[in-house]
Amino acid sequence: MPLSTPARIVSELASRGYNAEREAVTKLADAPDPERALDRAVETMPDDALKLTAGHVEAVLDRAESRADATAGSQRAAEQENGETATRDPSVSTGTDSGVSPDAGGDVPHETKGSRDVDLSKRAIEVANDMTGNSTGTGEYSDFVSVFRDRYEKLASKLRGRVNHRPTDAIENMAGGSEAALIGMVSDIRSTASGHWLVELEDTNGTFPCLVMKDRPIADLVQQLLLDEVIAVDGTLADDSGILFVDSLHFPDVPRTHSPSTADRHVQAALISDVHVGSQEFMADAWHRFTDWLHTAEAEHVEYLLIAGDMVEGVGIYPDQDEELDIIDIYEQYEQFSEYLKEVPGDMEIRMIPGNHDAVRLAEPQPGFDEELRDIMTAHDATVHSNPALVTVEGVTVLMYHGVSLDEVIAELPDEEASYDDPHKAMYQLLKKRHVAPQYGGHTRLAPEDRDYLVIEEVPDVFHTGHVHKLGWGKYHNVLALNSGCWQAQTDFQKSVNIDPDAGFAPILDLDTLDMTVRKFA
Ligand code: D5M
Ligand code: FE
Ligand code: ZN
Repeated sequence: MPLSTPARIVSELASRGYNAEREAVTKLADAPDPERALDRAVETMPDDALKLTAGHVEAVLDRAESRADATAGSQRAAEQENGETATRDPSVSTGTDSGVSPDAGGDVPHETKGSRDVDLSKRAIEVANDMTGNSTGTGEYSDFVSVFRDRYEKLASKLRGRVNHRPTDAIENMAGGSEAALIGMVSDIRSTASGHWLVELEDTNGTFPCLVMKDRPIADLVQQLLLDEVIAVDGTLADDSGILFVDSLHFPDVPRTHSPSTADRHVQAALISDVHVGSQEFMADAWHRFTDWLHTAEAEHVEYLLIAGDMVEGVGIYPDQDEELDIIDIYEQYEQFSEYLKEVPGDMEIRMIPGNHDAVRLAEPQPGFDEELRDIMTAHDATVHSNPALVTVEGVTVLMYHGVSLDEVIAELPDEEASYDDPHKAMYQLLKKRHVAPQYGGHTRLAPEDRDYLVIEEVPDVFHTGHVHKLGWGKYHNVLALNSGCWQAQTDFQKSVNIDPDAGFAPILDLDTLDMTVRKFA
């Protein structure tokens, strides 16, 4: 098999147990005889080196070149005419153009980060809200009490400045007809016989019924409510103080004044999700095209790769899923995923979180993978965090969440607010509610911990989800919400329910401007 593309070179290297810098792969692909260059580079590599560097390749190519020059220089030029390099877009090989290459002797090949302009010292990544290894919940009743209490406290603190609220038991004792406000978790939503809405709110002291009249503009907001989210209302008490007539309703929300942070250099991140390796529908060709592109000069600023869950297809996730499996063993799926990760330039920083197809508990928050799975994926140094996790990349805070709750938000809310065609709008709802999975007890499973990791405490600059396999993005109060599509073609199930996935796209985010471009590889 001719090593005509970077992806082939990478898989050849991987099959021999090597990882490679992106620049090294580019140089090999551009060599007159990539196969020979690869063989020689591997042969001359120091025994303890795990990663083939651009320096190694340069040293090999320079040596070959000086020999060729001494013997049959003109012949080599003729060969090159027929080879890959002749047809290759010249911009791809800019790696050799910038004049850094004369370190010919091969004495200092190792840390020559060379011409690719990757300055690792500029990299900065921090992670918050990662609960991996900190799970304390045992599923006892008391755990549920503490996680809901924490949710209430955190979200109520966002609402306190906006209403002059009283606890439910104090409101019961206020004089009939007085103005009152309360902050509570939505414990019930019902329509009355006359078509008004009765919303029951619960705080740490009790519950209180609140009536939203059907002809008031705020009645539309009731359509946006989910059970268990925390809101504030104010209005007027009935004569017997037994019910509150609501005048206004407030969500914890993202302040409109939120001003996102940006990186202070031109650097980019690829934000993807739902790779589904192991599924018959995994789109290997699109993946190869994506990773090939990452090796080109056009992608030289793409230094980060974020993957928002569903790395593999998993086993036993849905009924009859095994009929569509390409790899039936979960560990083999991760081994294969790890092979695909090796195609990603070795110098890229990869951060990922699990999804509902991954081999961790289904209930959220989901911890990052255990040691055994991490070991399988060490080849590329990809780091896994919990779902959700807050990953700050060169100053830009990205809230990564797989997105299982989106199915529920889409099912429960009106189409204009949330639909599969506009998944980012469903994400706006989560930002507004400041919680990634507000509704408990439905489709989205929650594991109680000592605190509620699913609250969106800090406003992110970017909110990145997947799961629904649809591409969509937009800004909500200056927060970029992105659902990143998938790498899996339509499954039989999806066909049966008319889900038409957006597969093979890679959204590329400029971390210095927060502008996004989407590249299509399918
Ligand atoms: O989910 C991909 C999307 O498809 C997500 O919106 C859920 C939905 N989906 C896929 N298969 C099923 C089955 N069998 N039941 C219900 N919903 C499903 P993913 O997590 O990638 O499978
Ligand atoms: Fe998925
Ligand atoms: Zn999923």
